[in-house]
Amino acid sequence: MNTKNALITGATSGIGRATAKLFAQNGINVIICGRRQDRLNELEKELSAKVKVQTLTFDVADKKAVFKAIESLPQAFAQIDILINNAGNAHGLDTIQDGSIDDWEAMLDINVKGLLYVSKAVMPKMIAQKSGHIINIGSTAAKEVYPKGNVYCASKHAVDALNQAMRIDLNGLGIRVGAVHPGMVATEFSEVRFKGDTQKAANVYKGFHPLVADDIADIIHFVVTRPYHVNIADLVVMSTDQATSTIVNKN
Ligand code: NDP
Ligand code: 8X3
Repeated sequence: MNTKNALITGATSGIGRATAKLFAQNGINVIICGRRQDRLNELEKELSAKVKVQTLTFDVADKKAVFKAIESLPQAFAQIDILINNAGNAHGLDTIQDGSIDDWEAMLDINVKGLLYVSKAVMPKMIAQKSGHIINIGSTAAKEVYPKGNVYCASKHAVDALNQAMRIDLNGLGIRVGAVHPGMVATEFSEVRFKGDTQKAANVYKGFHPLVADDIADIIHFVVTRPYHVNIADLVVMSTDQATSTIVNKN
C-alpha cells in the first residue's frame, strides 16, 4: 500500500491537531500547518516517530505566504493526496448591527479566502496527479443561521458553496471533494470567539455532552479511508444532545 501525504491546515489545535494525530497513528504522512510554530514543533516531535512530518508556518489569509509555504515543500511531500481545509474560527458573537468590522474581515479572510488560497495552491498538484481528496470543514453554521452568528454563518455557508463548486468543477479529474460539518465541538474555538475569555468559552459546552475533536478526527479518517469510488460528499455531525444550532439539551 502506498503511503499517503495529507496537508492539514489548523493543525495546532482542536480538530486539525486531532486529525493529524489520528492520521499519523494510521500511517498517513502529515504536513501540519498553522501560525503557532511552537505548537507545530511540539506536534512534529510527537508524530515523527510514526510517520514523515513536515511543518508549514503561515497565515492562510496571507496569499503570498500560502503559495510560498506550499511551494517550499520538499520532494518527499511533492505529492499531496489529502487536503484538509480546516483552519478557521469564529471571531465575536454580536448582532449584525453591533458587530465589529475587524471580526467580519477576519472570518471572511480566514474561513473563506484562506480556504480558497490553500486550495488554489494544492489543486494543480492533484490535477497533475489525477488523484486527490479535498475535505472542507464546514459547520452546522454552514447549513443554518443562528442569532448573532451572522458573518460566521455566512463564511461557513460560503464553505458549503465552495465545497459543492469544487466537486462540480473537479469532476472527472480523479479528485474527491467532500465536506464535514460539525455541530458544537469542545476545542479552543469558543476561546477564540470570545477573545480569550475562558469562562465564557467553557460555559458554551457546560450542561451537555459536546463533541470533542477526536470525534471529528475519527469521522475525517473514515471519510479518507473509503474505497476510491466512494465519496462522502456532505456529512453533518452533531452531539446527541444537539438538535439544531439553538436547540441543545442542557441541564
Ligand atoms: P481551534 O480554535 O481549536 O483551532 C483552529 C485552528 O485554525 C488552529 O489550529 C489555528 O492555528 C488555525 N487558524 C486559525 N486562524 C488561522 C489563520 N489565519 N491562519 C492559519 N491557521 C489559522 O478550533 P476548531 O478545531 O474547533 O476549529 C477547526 C475548524 O472547525 C474551523 O474551521 C471551525 O470553524 C470548524 N468548526 C468548529 C466547530 C466547533 O464547535 N469547535 C464546529 C464546526 C466547525 P493557529 O492559531 O496556530 O494559526
Ligand atoms: C461552530 C458551531 O454553533 O458553535 O462552527 O457556531 S457553533
